[in-house]
Amino acid sequence: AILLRKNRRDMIKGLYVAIDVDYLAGRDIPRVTKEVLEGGCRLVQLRAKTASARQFLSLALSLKELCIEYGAVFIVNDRLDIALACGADGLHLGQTDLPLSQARRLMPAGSIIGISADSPEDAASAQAGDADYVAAGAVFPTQTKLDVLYGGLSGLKAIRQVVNIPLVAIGGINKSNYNEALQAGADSLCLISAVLGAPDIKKATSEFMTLVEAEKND
Ligand code: TZP
Ligand code: MG
Repeated sequence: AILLRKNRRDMIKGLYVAIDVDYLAGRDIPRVTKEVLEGGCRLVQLRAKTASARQFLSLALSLKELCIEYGAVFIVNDRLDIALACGADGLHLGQTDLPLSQARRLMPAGSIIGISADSPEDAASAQAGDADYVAAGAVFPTQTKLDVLYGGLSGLKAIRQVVNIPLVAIGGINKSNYNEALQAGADSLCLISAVLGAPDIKKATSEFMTLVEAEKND
C-alpha cells in the first residue's frame, strides 16, 4: 500500500473518477472500473454509501487489484477500516467522518488522505492537519449527491486562496464546464456521472483525459 513511486501529492492531478456504487446500481462494478482504467484514468475512488462492510470490502479488494494492474492510485471513501483491509493507497474523508488526525495515525505511512472541505476554514485546517489534498464542491449543480452543499466556482476559488496542497473540484463537472474548474485553480477533477453515465465509459474517460492533459500543456 505504501506508495514509493513518487511523492503522493504529485498523484492528485488530472482526472479522478469516483466509482459510486449507488449511482451504478446493478452494474458490474469491477467491469466499469476496468473501462475507466482502460480509458487512461490513474486516480480512482470507491464510494459505497449503502453497501455493507462485506460488500464494500469485496469490491475494494477487486478494485485495488485492478488498480495495481494498471498502475492507478486507489482511494477508499469514508471507511478507514475498508481502506486498511484492502490495502488502499488512500482514504477520502468528509467533515463528519473520522478526524484527519486519527486517520493519519492509523493509515500506513505514505498513505494519501484527502478531505472534503465545505469552506476555506475547513480547507485550511485540513492542510494544517497534513491532508494530501482537499476536495471542494459542489462546483456545479449535481443530481448525483443530493445532500451536498453547493460551493460553486466561487467556493472553489476561495478554497484555492487558502491552500497550496492539491485541490480537487467535484460536483456536476462535465465537458462544457470542466475548463472553468481548472481555471479556478483545481489540480484535479473528480467526476461521477459525466464518466459513469456515458454510453461508452472507456471512451468518455479517454476524452476527459485528453481534455485535462491539453489544459495542462497550455
Ligand atoms: N461530492 C460533492 S458533489 C458529488 C460528491 C460526491 C457528486 C459528484 O457527482 P457528479 O455526477 O460528478 O456531479
Ligand atoms: Mg464521507
